[in-house]
Amino acid sequence: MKKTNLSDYNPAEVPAGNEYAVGVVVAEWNREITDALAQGALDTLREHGVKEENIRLVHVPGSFELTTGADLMLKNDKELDAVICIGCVIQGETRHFDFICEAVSQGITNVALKHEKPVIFSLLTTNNMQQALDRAGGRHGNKGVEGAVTALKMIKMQKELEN
Ligand code: DLZ
Repeated sequence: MKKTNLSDYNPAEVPAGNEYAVGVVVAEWNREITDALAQGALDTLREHGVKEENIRLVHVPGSFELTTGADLMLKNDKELDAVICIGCVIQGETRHFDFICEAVSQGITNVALKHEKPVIFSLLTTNNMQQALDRAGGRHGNKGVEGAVTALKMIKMQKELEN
């Protein structure tokens, strides 16, 4: 079965972001990867019209802290329409991987429901560094780009439902 490279999206289907404000929270662990994902997300937000002054970027130490970072951003900045959480967890020899992935996926869901805003899961959970590189601008696209596209689509959906 052919695997779809989801970063090959149709730009015409992405909502214009000129009226939107978006937070981006980036984990510093595996920074080579998370910087590439963040760059993809930021470039995509700008390409689709999000103004520089409406993009807020913060860093947290590791992926486990993404949930708290997103929560604090939404709590302290009521203008934000969505937050994109960017991290990379690579399978090691201990069960740390499982605990972090579980905490982040559940945590992001909880933050989104608490603030009633889209919180986007741009977390790579890979077996090794090569799989992460493949998804951070490599042969499987850039999951930060996909996170930005998802954020813009979700913001539009929310605004349509609330109007
Ligand atoms: C401790 C840890 C480990 C082992 N691996 C990763 C990882 O692959 N990716 C990541 O983003 N963070 C990792 N961390 C750090 C945790 O996310 C967290 O920052 C610490 O446990 C402190 O709460």
